[in-house]
Amino acid sequence: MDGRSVMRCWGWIALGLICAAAAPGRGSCQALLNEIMADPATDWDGDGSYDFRGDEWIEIVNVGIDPLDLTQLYLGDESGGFVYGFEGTLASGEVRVVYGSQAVPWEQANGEAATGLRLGNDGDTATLWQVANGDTLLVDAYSYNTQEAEDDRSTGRNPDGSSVWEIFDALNPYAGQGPPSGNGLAPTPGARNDGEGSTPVASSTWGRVKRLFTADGVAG
Ligand SMILES: [Ca+2]
Ligand SMILES: [Ca+2]
Ligand SMILES: [Ca+2]
Ligand SMILES: [Ca+2]
Repeated sequence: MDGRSVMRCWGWIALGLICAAAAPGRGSCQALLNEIMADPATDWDGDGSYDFRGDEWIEIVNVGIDPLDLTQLYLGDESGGFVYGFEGTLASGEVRVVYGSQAVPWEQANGEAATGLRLGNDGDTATLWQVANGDTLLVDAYSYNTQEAEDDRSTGRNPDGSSVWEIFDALNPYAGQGPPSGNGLAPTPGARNDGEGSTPVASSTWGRVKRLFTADGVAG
């Protein structure tokens, strides 16, 4: 285990302490994982074709009251590597989605295996990290189970940023007993899960719109 991996293990253990100790405005816990599409079955990224890897997506949310600088935030994987590094800023209450097809070029440019977001379909853990002042800190982690990762189901917080996770299962209803439960809502990459607030940008929601309004969503 290299030094960076060791730091990440400590980050897991120290998550609660990090959140509790974060200075106001520092940003450590302003960002949370908000929605995850681990097993896409259609063209979510809107590039014209379905790809099991490229059409995966992860959404984060800024739960703070201040704009959030995203440049120190990274998505991780249990392999120990990062799969994506964010850029830009995120206003209070807004969300940002990253597709697997965006992760691949980031990985290629940063010496990581170019395998996208690496979201397993039989349960997996998504992680959000902050690298600042030489420290690699775990900001948020979410472990989903297999029913949260069936075709075109997302799992997400509802309302956004809350501790309640639900399955957004409008496209593939979940009738099982095990938590989390389905809510009958459609996945919302790049838009708030609760339908409030921010207006999604076109580039991040084209795949979703296409899926909802066309019959040939199951592209080959
Ligand atoms: Ca997957
Ligand atoms: Ca696609
Ligand atoms: Ca993984
Ligand atoms: Ca969303």
